[in-house]
Amino acid sequence: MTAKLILLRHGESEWNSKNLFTGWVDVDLNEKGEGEARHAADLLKEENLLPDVVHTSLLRRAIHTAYLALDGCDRHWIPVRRSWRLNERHYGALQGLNKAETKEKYGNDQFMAWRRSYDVRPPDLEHDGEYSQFNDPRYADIPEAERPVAECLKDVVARMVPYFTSDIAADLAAGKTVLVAAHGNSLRALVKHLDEISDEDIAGLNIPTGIPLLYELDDDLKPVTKGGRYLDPEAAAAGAKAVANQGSK
Ligand code: DG2
Repeated sequence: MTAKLILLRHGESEWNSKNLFTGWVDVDLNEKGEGEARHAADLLKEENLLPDVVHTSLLRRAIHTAYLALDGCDRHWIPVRRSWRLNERHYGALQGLNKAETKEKYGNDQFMAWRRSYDVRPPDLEHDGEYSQFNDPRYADIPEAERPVAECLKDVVARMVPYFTSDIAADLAAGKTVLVAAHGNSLRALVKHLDEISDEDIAGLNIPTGIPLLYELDDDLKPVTKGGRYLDPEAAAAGAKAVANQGSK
């Protein structure tokens, strides 16, 4: 039997539309993003893919997306599990900066290294910086020494995969259809793990907002089909291209 895992990046956020690095800053969906989340519900309903349990990050754009998507397919009542391990990568001192301006100021190589390299971290965010979450009570359980102040994708893989192999895997093994509502980079980390994508090749993978990506997994939790299947492949391809181009004005 195959297990069903549905990955959903949140709908467009207030800061996605302004082209700002967001990371752990807790911005909400904009109107378009709410519509995308509702449309995700329609796509799930069309295929009768009804989640039994949902895992989200601790950020409202993912939480809100999960709620709208589940409400739209009458699954608002299912168990919810949340973890900071599904949060977006912490974008460090880049949080709050405009992506196109950052590219112009530092050049494309540095911009791409910060944005898409596997192991180059952005500069650390000071604990008292305007967009710091260091003292946010929702992260009090993370020991201070481990609480992120800037992460590269490798860091996200290191903190996200243990959650996948424990909590998410347990739900999949129990035969549940699992929805994971998360973020561009936490989902890139998960896709990298599932599809065994190399550190180099993951740079070219972009996840669009608001379109469910279905993975059918075998007993070893390996994808039956590499890359899974977007429920709206055309919109997903256009959305991924738009994400890739976010450095342009
Ligand atoms: C975006 C991803 O995260 O940005 O933090 O700016 O998925 O939470 O909107 P999300 C951010 P890129 O890495 O694609 O620039």
